[in-house]
Amino acid sequence: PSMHVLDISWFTDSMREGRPVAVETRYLIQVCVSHPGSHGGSTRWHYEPIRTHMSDRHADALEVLAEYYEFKEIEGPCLAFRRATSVLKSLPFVVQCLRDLRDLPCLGEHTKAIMEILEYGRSFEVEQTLSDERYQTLKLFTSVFGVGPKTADKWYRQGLRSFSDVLTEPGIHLNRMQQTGFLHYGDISRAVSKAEARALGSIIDEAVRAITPDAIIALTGGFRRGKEFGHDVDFLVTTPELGRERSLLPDVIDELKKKGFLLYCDYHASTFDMARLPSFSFEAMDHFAKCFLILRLEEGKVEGGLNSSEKDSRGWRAVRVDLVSPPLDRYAYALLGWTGSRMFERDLRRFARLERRMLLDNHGLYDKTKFLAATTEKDIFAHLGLEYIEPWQRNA
Ligand code: DCT
Ligand code: MG
Repeated sequence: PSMHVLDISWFTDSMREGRPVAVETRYLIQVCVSHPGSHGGSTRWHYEPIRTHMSDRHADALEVLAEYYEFKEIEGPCLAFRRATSVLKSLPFVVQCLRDLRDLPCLGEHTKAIMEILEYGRSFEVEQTLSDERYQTLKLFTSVFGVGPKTADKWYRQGLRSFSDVLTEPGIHLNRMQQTGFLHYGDISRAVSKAEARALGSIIDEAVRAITPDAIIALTGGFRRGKEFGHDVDFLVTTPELGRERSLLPDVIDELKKKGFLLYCDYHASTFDMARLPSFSFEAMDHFAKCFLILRLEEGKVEGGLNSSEKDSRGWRAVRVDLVSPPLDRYAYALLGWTGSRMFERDLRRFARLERRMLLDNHGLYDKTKFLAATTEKDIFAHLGLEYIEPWQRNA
């Protein structure tokens, strides 16, 4: 087909009907990559990170180094750079001179890059990393929804360097998640604004209340911490009726589908078992029912309009949304866990373990084997002997 009449509905239709679309995806992406913007602007193919904070310049530099070590699977320095990044991101001011860094925790020996930036306007180490071929390639591949560092590394070792390499390599089979990731690449890699998160809140609220009017819904993740932008929107959804939360999400998903919001859904049924003790591993996923969605958000629903470019005339965008459904008696723990930040959660668990000899995760807090009940986050902080920490104070 001519570039100008390329219609991708056949593509989404075959996805919906579960037909294999790997070949079509490859064709579509090839067209988009080689002729960006040539198909009516329905998807854009370049990554536009959005600045949320001036101090982010330094945080971004450290994040590059954290990622570099993450891709190399070297945990120590990766974690150290992540910590330093989150400290910088949480600062209420812009770092302008070395004095501003004095007394800040977690920066330690990792201030070298920041010092270089302050002094010379650039960091040698960061620039070297940015020009590293493996770093660049893994960064590109992992920017696709559904592609983790393992897959990215496998593709890299196969000699693939670009999206078109991946999409034209006959030996590669993209799973449904990755196909969707490529299809909505432009939208998903563009930040979600607070106004868009609010609009999605209303959509979720309406869908859930259509199923059960006494539902409890909370915005979590970065937006609950007051962030202006996020990579997705996270919600907790539950009902006072214990046990009902296990079947709630499939009903909500059906409702979203019926209303035409659902572009993609990856549902995980609950494997939560009251009797199980919490896990020691921080990275382990919790056992509550959850779904990773991509929803269609219409321009008209967002106050002030969508976060998109002027050239985009579709009038809608795709957004990543996570829904998690814990039983009500674990709601406070799930809320604390899903509010993040990841670094804050990691540190809180570490504090519980080392200072209080207790185990904390998204399911609960345990003193030896005794579950400590909590109805609010305040109860959890009280169990830990800590003063309450507001969500906006949990960004570091
Ligand atoms: N979380 C969790 N278990 C998971 C995934 C996430 O406990 N399997 C927690 C950690 C942070 C919080 O949920 C939200 O996760 P993200 O959406 O990844 O982070 P965010 O802080 O909301 O940041 P972003 O703005 O990028 O979405
Ligand atoms: Mg989030």
